[in-house]
Amino acid sequence: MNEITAITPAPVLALDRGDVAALFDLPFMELVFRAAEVHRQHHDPNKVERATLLSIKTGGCAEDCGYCSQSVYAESGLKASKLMDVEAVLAAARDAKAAGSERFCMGAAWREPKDRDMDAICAMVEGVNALGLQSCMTLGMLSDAQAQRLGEVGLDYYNHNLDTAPEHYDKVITTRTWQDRLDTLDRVRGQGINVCCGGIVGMGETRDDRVGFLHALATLPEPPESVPINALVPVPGTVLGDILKDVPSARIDDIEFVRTVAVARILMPTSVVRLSAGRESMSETTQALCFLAGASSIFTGDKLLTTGNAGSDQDSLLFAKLGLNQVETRAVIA
Ligand code: SAM
Ligand code: DTB
Ligand code: SF4
Repeated sequence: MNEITAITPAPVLALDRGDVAALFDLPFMELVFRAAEVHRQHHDPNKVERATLLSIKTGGCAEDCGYCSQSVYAESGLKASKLMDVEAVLAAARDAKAAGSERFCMGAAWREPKDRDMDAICAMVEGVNALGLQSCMTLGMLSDAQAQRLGEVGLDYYNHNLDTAPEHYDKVITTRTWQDRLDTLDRVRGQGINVCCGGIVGMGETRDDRVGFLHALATLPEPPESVPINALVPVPGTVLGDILKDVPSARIDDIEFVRTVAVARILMPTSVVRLSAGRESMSETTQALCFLAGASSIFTGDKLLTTGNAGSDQDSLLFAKLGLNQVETRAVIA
């Protein structure tokens, strides 16, 4: 061995889709065990973060996302509303904080914000931060200047999902491209804002699409700090809600959903993995398996943006049954 070979570090092998597929293919017990091991190395396994969502501007969105009740192309009967007042948003944030939430996520049904809305948006971010909550915004595509303003006012997280595999993207959304999504993610990163980026399963995608989706997230220039995994909520009047409502088998199988969470946990060990939409129709047992497999956050409250959510009472009961968030358990298990 010459000197150069001796000091050259072993090459870091790039993660490829085959590696991700191999994780999905593991026997379920093995996969969940490995995910739980990774989870314990980086997180308190008995702590689940609670986040609260608020729709600050509902409906009338120009995009044609096939899953979304808020698209102008959907016949969901949703009435479009204007951007909420800053004070009303902060009142909801105070309620969320009082109910035990740690993060406050504000969502707007926009293709992109208008510059004239940015003063109000920035005041919301500053007000939420001042309450001692982590702030998160999801407003659609951002220009450089808009991302810069959000960075300057101290936005903690920007949520912008890749949603599915690159090759499945245009089957779900045609009014923007995968590259548009990557461009906004780059702008957010460039301002030092934490990235919240995940997607939806149960949209009729194949296992290979789920592999491509998680591979895309894990191989971003930096992995997202926060990864929401949504199970499709089939809303009547949306393209996907209508296609899938008569096909019960199209609903994502619970075991496959837990596999998706487990693979996300293994691929992105330090990220928050959020069990997001779809929890209302999930059994307690499935949710418990998701926590075991590495889910470390949920949305609490009766409502997500426009659809229902497992309410706080139900969640408190589940947390009590599972002994979640009772004490600082790192010390207990050490
Ligand atoms: N307009 C912004 C955007 O698309 O980035 C922000 C709001 S949008 C509602 C945020 C995310 O919610 C979507 O990317 C999608 O992952 C999720 N979502 C929307 N409708 C859903 C549904 N019916 N079921 C599950 N997840 C959904
Ligand atoms: C995300 O990935 N899930 C949240 C949050 N980001 C903004 C939104 C879920 C929306 C579910 C459908 C609805 O309530 O309209
Ligand atoms: Fe608009 Fe976001 Fe809904 Fe797509 S997911 S229609 S961009 S609100």
